[in-house]
Amino acid sequence: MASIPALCRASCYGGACRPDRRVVIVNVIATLGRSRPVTEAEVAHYRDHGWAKLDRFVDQQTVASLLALARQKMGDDADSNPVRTGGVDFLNNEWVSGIGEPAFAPLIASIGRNAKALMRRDVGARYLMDSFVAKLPAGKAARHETNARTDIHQDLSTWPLDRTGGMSFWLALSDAAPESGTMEFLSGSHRMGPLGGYITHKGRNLTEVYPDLAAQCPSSGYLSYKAGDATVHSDLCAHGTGLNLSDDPRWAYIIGCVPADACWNGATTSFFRTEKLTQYGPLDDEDSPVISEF
Ligand SMILES: O=C(O)CCC(=O)C(=O)O
Repeated sequence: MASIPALCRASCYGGACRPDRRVVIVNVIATLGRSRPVTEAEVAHYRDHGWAKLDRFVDQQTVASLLALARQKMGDDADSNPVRTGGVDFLNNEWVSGIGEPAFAPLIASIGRNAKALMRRDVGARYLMDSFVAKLPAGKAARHETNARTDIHQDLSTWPLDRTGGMSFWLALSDAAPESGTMEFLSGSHRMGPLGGYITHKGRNLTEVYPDLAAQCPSSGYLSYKAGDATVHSDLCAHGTGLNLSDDPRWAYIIGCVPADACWNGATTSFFRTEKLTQYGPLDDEDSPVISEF
């Protein structure tokens, strides 16, 4: 058992605000294990479709510890953390910054190795961010106005990078059925190039902005997850969710990885500090380390 001093950062998800790097120590006793290695079949599915389902990706003790940490930050109702400006209307988000926590090292390193296997390039995988996210029930009043559907979007347009190749692991911290607002993916959309991000399509799904997209890239449908199951999607794979029509928050832990040779494109970002960076230069090895070699 390890004691995890959890970090609190400003709440926003890919928006324009920078992380507050002041550390708030929260004593949580937790045991975090590794994710299992991705299989050849999962790698092949990811390459063909732009996403893959990773059943039983982490063990039950790890998922229970992560959920306990998330509840400590956000409350059992996922609505008790401070309400901040600058977030999105579809997720209550708390940055985790597990990269600074020894107890997270085995988990993050194992995810880094999986990211490298999925990238299939001769470069490592770098940590971008990790976050607890909750989609609140659509039918209940809440302090956080974060119960909207997640419009179908690609991630890359909100990532301040010069190249694709990155991915997000989305780990279910509780069982989640389609009616609780789970993820859907447009298979093959990772081959369509950058189509725009959720900020620029202003409340519309990418399928409304590109009417042919749904026919070209069939939907996976809203997936079902058991706690500990994950999906991984490419930074160009279009994805979204429906509303959470259940009575409970839909909890997840998200960790983003990018190719080690990705460079900062100069955009304002909440994902890392930019003071030490040069536009079109590499990311910082301390803030955004190469985790496939951890
Ligand atoms: O959890 C959600 O509703 C959306 C997550 C998402 O868009 C992502 O992981 O890229």
